[in-house]
Amino acid sequence: PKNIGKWTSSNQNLNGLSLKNRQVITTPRSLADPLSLQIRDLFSPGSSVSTQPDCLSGFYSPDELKPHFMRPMEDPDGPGANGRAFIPENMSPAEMREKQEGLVRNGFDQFVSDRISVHRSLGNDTRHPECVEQKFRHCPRLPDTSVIIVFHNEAWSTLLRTIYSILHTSPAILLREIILVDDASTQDHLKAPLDLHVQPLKIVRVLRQKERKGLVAARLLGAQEAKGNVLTFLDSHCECFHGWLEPLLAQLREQPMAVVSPEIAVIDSNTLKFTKPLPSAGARSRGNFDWGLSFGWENIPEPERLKRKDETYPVRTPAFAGGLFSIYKDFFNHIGTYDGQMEIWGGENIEMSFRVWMCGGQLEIVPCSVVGHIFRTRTPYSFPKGLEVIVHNQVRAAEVWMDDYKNVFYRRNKKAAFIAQSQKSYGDISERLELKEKLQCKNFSWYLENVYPEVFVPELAPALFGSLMNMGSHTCLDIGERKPVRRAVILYKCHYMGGNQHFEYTVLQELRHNTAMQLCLHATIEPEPVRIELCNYKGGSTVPAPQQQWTLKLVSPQCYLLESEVFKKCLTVEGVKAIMKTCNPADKYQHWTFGP
Ligand code: LR7
Ligand code: MN
Repeated sequence: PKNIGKWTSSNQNLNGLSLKNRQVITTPRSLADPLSLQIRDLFSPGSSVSTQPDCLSGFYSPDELKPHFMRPMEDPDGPGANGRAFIPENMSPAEMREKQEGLVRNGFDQFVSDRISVHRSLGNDTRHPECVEQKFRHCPRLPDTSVIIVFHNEAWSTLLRTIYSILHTSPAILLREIILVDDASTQDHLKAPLDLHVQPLKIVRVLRQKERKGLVAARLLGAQEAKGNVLTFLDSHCECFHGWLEPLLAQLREQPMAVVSPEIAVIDSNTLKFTKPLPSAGARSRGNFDWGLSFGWENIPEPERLKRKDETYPVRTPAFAGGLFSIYKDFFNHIGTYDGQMEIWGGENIEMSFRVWMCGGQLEIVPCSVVGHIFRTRTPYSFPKGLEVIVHNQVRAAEVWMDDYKNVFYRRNKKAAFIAQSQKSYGDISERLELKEKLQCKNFSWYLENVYPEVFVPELAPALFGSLMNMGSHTCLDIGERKPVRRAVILYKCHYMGGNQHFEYTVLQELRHNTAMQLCLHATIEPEPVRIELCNYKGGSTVPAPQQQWTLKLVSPQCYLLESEVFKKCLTVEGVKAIMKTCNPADKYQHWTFGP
């Protein structure tokens, strides 16, 4: 109990008193707040005791923050040294084959990775000067952390480079242990050779999941075994930049109910070039979700930017990528860990984003903390029960957290709608609903209004929606793949699954495809093909472009002419194109119906 008191009083007193008069930019939670009292009770007395000596006034000295394991001397001209790209030359046919196989096996170039030192340095500290100069108060001590890395069939060199980069950059006093969780890999190098290799590293251990269950179950296993105050999750192909850990832990000390992510740097999947932070660059982007429940990035909106006094301040983010983050172990348990019934991959990051915000926590990106991640070009591993598990996971997230807004998602993903209809297929969610009740979580419209006010919310119940099928050609309007802005709309075999063929007729008379981007069917002058453009109406005081307004004229039951408001012409299929032509109610190629 003593320690508990210490915790809260120090969190209180130090708000606003730390370096540069830093104020907590997020809503401070008063002690009378029932949730914060509840959390405080969860902080068991033992949990704030770490291996560090008593705290003093002043700041941690560089000596105290020495890494666990000094980086060995490195050939500055070696492949990939200093985070540079490595591009192999004069390859033999056998090497080319190896390279190709590595790419297929991993979705990144293992051949290149295998030739780069697992101890490679990333060069000098190029972060924003305010990050480089940042000091960390000594009192109360920074919490220590267990780093948890789950993997399924990770390449040896990328996994080992992840481990060593942590050991070379994390202050020994803050790094309690590294826990590797093998999600039933089938590759031999991840069995005995891995055990043998990490044994002498002392603070690294391997746990194994007998059956392939996916990253959620693996992380839960790691979390259960973790001894640190804080859990830090990383993917198995990361590299940590200088000083990545201290800012994450310092922000958690400030806000124990935060979930903090580093700024994610790109490690190129072909050359392993590490995109180093630019001293001039501040926080770049934040995370969001779209109405197909995919994670994405967006620019930080002005109001959020203005809240930051300097570059060391965190950025509040509506959603997080989900792979790289730190959280107090006790808060992780309090807030409902993960939905343990989510399998293999996908959906858990959006679920956790909603849950953390709606149940009293906050999600932040700490820009002074930089961690690189290899973004794969393809998913190399198997999905034992098929790719449908991703949709199962998403449906679980939608059913628990999205209230009526879940239908916005279901309209765009017919498979999800189908799964949602048969309750058994996505499993039991009663425990998650109980958790929501127990934590007295806010509802989804609170989340949209308070956490993501910039989001475009599609109509909850549009009058007409679905695939737009042409009665002459029996094909459907489709936005096509890849950057569809300002491109001709295409006509494609109808699949009635939503996705790229989802259109809604809005009260403002737009034919709107609004899953990730806000796209509208945009009329043109004959013979130019009709296009897909960004919608002019973006909410607020904006208005639709006249070319984006359509009148639907019923010609037979559920069958319409789509007439442009400005051109007074009708959308017509001619060959493989959609163009505007003089309206002719007898022309089947002008008849459109909203599919199921
Ligand atoms: O069955 C599996 N078992 C596993 O242990 C499948 C995967 N995994 C491991 C895998 O080895 C890796 O370490 O889980 C981790 C994530 O899988 P990746 O690297 O194949 O996929 P990803 O990088 O696209 O994963 C992102 O999305 C996932 C959705 O479920 C998770 O939230 C990942 O944590 C997330 N990764 C990041 O956020 C890193 C930053 C990238 C971005 C954006
Ligand atoms: Mn990854």
